[in-house]
Parts: sequence; C-alpha cells; structure tokens
Amino acid sequence: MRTMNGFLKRIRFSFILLILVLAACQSDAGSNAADSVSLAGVDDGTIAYEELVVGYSQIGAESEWRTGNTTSIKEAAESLGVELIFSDGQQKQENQIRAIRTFIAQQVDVIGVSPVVETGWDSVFQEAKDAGIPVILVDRRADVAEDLYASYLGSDFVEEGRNAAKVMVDLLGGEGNLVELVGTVGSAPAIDRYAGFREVLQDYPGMKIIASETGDFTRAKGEEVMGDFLRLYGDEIDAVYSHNDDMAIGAIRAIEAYGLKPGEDIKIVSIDAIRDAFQAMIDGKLNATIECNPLLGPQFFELALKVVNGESVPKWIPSEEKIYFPEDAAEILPSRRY
Ligand code: GZL
Repeated sequence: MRTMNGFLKRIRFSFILLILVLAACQSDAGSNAADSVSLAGVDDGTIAYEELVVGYSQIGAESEWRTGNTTSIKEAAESLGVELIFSDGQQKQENQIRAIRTFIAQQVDVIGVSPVVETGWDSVFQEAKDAGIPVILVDRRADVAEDLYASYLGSDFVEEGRNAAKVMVDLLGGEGNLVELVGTVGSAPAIDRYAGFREVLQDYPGMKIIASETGDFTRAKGEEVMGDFLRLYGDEIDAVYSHNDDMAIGAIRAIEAYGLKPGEDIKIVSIDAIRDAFQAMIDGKLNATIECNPLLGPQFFELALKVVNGESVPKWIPSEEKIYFPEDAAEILPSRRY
C-alpha cells in the first residue's frame, strides 16, 4: 500500500530506473556485469527502501531513552530514503490509536508502534490487518494475538529485572530494605522488570521491598516518589531499584535534598544505560545501570522492508544488552550515543 507520495515516489523510481537501464544497454557489449543496473525490486514485485512508506506511532518523549530511540528511527529513515510518517503519542494510548487509524487511511506500507501499555490494541490492530497493513511492535510488546502483528523488536525486560536484582544482591550482601520506582503502569517494561526482579529476590528473604510506586519513567515523578519514600522510611532505606535511569536521577536529587549520599548511604541500581547514568556513576551517585538499547532504527527498517516484501521474519528479535558499573563509566561515556 502506498500514499500518494509513495505512489509518486514509485513512478519516479521506475522512470529513473528505465533511464539507467537504457543507458546501460547503450554501453559497449564488454561492459562489466557490475556496471549493469540492479533491477532488484522491479521484476519480482519486491520494493526497495526508497519506495517504502512507514507510519510510526511513538509513545512520547518521557525519557532520554525515548528521545534516543526517536532519533535512531528518524536518522535511519533519512539515511535509507524511507518515507516516514512519525507521530508522537504524548504518552497517551488514545493518541497512538488515532495515529494508527490515520496511517491506515493513508494506506502506508507498514506500521511501527511502541505501545505505551500492553492492553487495548486488539481492535485497531485488527483494522490494520483488515486493511492489509502489517504491524511491527518496536521496543514494547502488546498483549494481542500473534496474528495481529508481524514481529516484535525489543528487549527482554524480565531478564533486565533479573540482572538488576543480581547486582542488588551483590551490592547489599543479600540483606537490606529496598524501595522500587516502577515504570509506566501497565507497560511491558514495568510489568516485566517488576517480575524479573522478584524472581531473583525470592531466593533472598533478607532482601525486603518495603515500598513500590510508579514514577512513570520520568525524572520529575521519580524525584517526587523518592521524596515520599524518604519521608516515610528515611534512613531505613538501604537501596533503590529504579525501572529506568531517568527516575533514578530524580531519586538522586531527592536523596541529596534529604541530606543522604546517593550511591553510598542509599545504593541505586537502574535500567537503560543513558549518558546521564554514566555521569552519575562517575560522580559516585549510581551503582549500576542495566543496558536497554533504544538504537533500534536500522533494525526496524530492515525488518519492515522484509515484512512488506513478504519475507518470513522471527516473531521476536531480542536486543543485545550489557550491564555497566562505575569503574568503567569514564572510559565508556564518550562512546555512548543516547
Ligand atoms: C524500554 C522503554 C522504556 C525505557 C524508559 O524499552 O520502553 O521506556 O526503559 C522509556 O526510559 O521511557
């Protein structure tokens, strides 16, 4: 399916190709096969990146991770020559659903979406399916039947939660009172990071989660909730488990305002591995960050082209991720891209 722009792009692409083919045919008989024009996508019905029209429904701009993710998607579209119709959902599901319906009306070739929460997508994904437009889940999963999406490109959030717990157990020696800053309620990363952390902690009865509250993945809310925790539990708190670095940075501010030393009096483990987390580790205020890779743009468009061209793709393509600690932070920070 193509929008009018996409249709005109296809016409222009074919015209240019025709000129090139005619030029190639006029070259001498001895011309090297490598000089001949590639006809990929013309004779077998497949399309190239330059003809691809993608509708992308992004969650919002709630965190540094998200802005890094958006930059990766837009830069990849630019460099590949893909027509990208991008919508910022302002962290509201109704905005994302409205954007997807617009993409369907525009007859894009494929829809990419990072679902703000796991549920409530069945009918709009069914509308896309009925319109013959494949849906690719990026970053976050949706709780829908597998026939309603082509593939999921994103992290294993449960494993991220497990890794955070293992680091926390080492930091506290298996004993301590923890508070938890949870991500957006109902989102796949919040649900899974919550579960993965507890899966490991069940083997350590001395590790107690004395409070758990959502900070909605933002710095401001993370600072507010951590301030509440400190007013309630004060120096009973040994450590913070934060579902993302932005809330952890908010917690650092609250701990300092309370008069305690983050990273020392209260240990902090978080997830994402954004640049500011590396700086906080250099400053001795954060004890570890678990990587969650937002640089999914190139992989997403490669997947989108395969899906549109009818190639079979895995139902889940997990991201590769590491764990980072303060001792390596200064060396690594210059190379971090988000
Ligand atoms: C995880 C992503 C989460 C990040 C947060 O893949 O969905 O959303 O961990 C972001 O920083 O807001």
